Amino acid sequence: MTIHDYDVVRQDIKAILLQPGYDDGSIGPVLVRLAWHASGTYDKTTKTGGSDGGTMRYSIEANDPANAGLDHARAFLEPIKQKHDWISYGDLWTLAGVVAIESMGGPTIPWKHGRKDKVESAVPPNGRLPNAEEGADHIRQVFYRMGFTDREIVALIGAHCLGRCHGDRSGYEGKWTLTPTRFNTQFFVMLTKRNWHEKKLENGLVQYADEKDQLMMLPADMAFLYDPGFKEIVEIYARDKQTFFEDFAAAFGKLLELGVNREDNATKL
Ligand code: ZEM
Repeated sequence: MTIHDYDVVRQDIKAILLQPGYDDGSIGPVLVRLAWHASGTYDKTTKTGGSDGGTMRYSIEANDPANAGLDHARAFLEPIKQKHDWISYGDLWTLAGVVAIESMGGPTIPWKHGRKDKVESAVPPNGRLPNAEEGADHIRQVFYRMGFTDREIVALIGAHCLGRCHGDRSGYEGKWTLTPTRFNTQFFVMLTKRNWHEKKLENGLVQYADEKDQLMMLPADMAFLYDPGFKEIVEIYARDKQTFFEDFAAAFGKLLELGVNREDNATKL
C-alpha cells in the first residue's frame, strides 16, 4: 500500500511560497485566490461546481474572465503535482490555499483530502463567481447560492487583507492593505478607518482610493461598508482579531468542502 503523505506536500508548498520576483515577494495570496475560485463555483441547489473535480484544468473554466491570472498559481503548483502524482488537483489547490494562509500568519484551517479529478462534463458554467462591480444584493445572491450566511460572507471577504489587484488580470489596480503578505484584520481596519473616494481608471473601471491614494477598495468591498447588516460584522472583526480568525477558519474550511462527495469518489471512477 502506498502512503499518501500530505505533510510532505504541505512542506513542498511552503518551500515555494517566497518568490522574490513575484508581486510583494510571495505567491501566497494568488494561491489563496486559486483555492477560493476553485471552490466558489458551488451551487447548493444543483449540487454542481466546487473544488472536487479540479475542473479549472479545463479551458472553459480556466478562461472564465473571473479566473484571469490564476494560470500563474496553477503553474507554480504543477511541479508539486508532478512530484506527487497521486494527489488530485482539487486536493492540491485547496491545500495550497490552506498552507498559504497558515504561513502568512493566519489561523489553522480545517482541511481534509478526498477530492477526485473529474471529466470535462463536470465543469460548471462560467459566471458563478462574484462580480467586483456589484453591491450587496449581488454578493448575497452569489454567496447564498453556495450556502453561506451574512456573517460567513463578511469573514471570507477579510481575505482581501492579502495580495493585490492586477491591471492585466481584473483590470483593477493596487492593494487593500499595507501588509499584503500577512493574514490579519487590516482589510476591515482600513475599510472602516480610511476615507474612500471614487477613482476612475484609464480603462473605465471605477474603484475606490483612500485619502493618500495608497490603498484601494473594489466597489464590491465598499458594499461591506454601505450595507448596515454587513457593516455591523465588519466592525466586530476590525477590533477583534481572535473572533475574525475563528470565524474565518470555519468559513474558509466550509468553502473548501463545498460539493466534495467522498462517498461518490470512493465508488465511482
Ligand atoms: Zn477576491 N478579488 N473577491 N476574494 N481575492 C481579487 C483578488 C483576491 C472579489 C474580487 O472581485 C477580486 C474573495 C471575495 C471576492 C482574494 C481572496 C478572496 C481581485 C483582483 C478581484 C477583482 C484580481 C487580480 O487582478 O489579480 C469579489 C468581488 C469578492 C466577493 C464579493 C474571497 C471570499 C476570497 C478568499 C477567501 C485574494 C487573496 C486576492 C489577491 C490575489 C493576488 O493575486 O494577490
